[in-house]
Amino acid sequence: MNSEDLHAECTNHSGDGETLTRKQTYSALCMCGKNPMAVQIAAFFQGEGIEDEDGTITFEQFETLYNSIEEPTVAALEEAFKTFDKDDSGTIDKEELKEILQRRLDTTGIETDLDDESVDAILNAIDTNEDGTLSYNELATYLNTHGHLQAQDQE
Ligand SMILES: [Ca+2]
Repeated sequence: MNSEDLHAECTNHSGDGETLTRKQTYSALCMCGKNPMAVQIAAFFQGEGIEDEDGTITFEQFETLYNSIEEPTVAALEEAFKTFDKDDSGTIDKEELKEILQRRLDTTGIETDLDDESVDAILNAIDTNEDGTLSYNELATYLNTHGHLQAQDQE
């Protein structure tokens, strides 16, 4: 994604149109096709000298963070998918997705609940056949479309 697209995504998630909280940063990164570890976000905020949990970063800082997060490989994605698809149904449903996102959020130490709206936004963006669940192919296609899977493992 180029700067313009990144900033557009920031604007979508920002409360004030200029900055992002950790939670907003997390959502925005997901929407930009990244698969961030909550600890990566927390570490970045700390590195920028933002210790306060209510602290925010600018869109420029977001771009730096975005570029610092490595893109997942297909193998890593498959592994993650299997872990999250608890009932082995071949799809990730909304509850499973929420749990994934919430667990990652929890590791930041920020005591906050992910709202349904954020989960829905992420789900809807990936769920191309609109059946309310995410198949591996939908997830992979989404990431491919956004250019965030490394090419070497693709068929
Ligand atoms: Ca689906």
